[in-house]
Amino acid sequence: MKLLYSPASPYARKVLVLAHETGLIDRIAVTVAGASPTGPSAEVAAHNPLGKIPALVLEDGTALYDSRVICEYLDGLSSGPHLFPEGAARWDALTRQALADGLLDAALLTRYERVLRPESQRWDAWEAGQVGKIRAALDRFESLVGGMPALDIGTVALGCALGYLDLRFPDLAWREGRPAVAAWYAEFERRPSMEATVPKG
Ligand code: GSH
Repeated sequence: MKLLYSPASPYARKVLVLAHETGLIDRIAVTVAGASPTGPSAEVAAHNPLGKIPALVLEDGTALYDSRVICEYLDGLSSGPHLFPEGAARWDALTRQALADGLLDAALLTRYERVLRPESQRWDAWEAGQVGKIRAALDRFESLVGGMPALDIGTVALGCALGYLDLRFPDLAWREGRPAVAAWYAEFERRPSMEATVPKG
């Protein structure tokens, strides 16, 4: 299997963390691929018409995307740990994944606004709206982390989201006023799967 990814992508990191945790990492060949809303990569677009990474290309050429689909696919291949629980715990895990991914969606939109949009066309209220979503998601996690399991797809998504904020948004100082999430992340980021996938770029 070939994973089109970027070392800075938090969504691709979710896939890699899950692959480490399930013991599937050696079955995945990673290929660095560019992805930008203003300059899509032909290689990525050939597999994912949305031009987004991550995309997982299977042996028969089938492409899977996005990170949620890829993670669930890999989890289904795992003969070891599973990060998508069954029963009621499943909906809790998937909802936390959606919250962390939604935080990331707002962070990516903010990042594109800051680095891609010409300065004369920037709209402060729009960026403030996205940052408001990031802060609201973090505040919700502050009340959720105490009840979270040690590891599931929701915790992986949260860990990757916080790693991305550290990489791209030190100005948000997300730890301030959120001691529970900060303490949770200080421990979670020491997992070997997280240490092996620290974002760069
Ligand atoms: N919902 C998607 C997922 O979970 O995989 C989001 C993927 C995504 O937005 N990836 C970014 C990207 O490819 C890189 S971190 N951006 C290029 C674009 O928006 O055109």
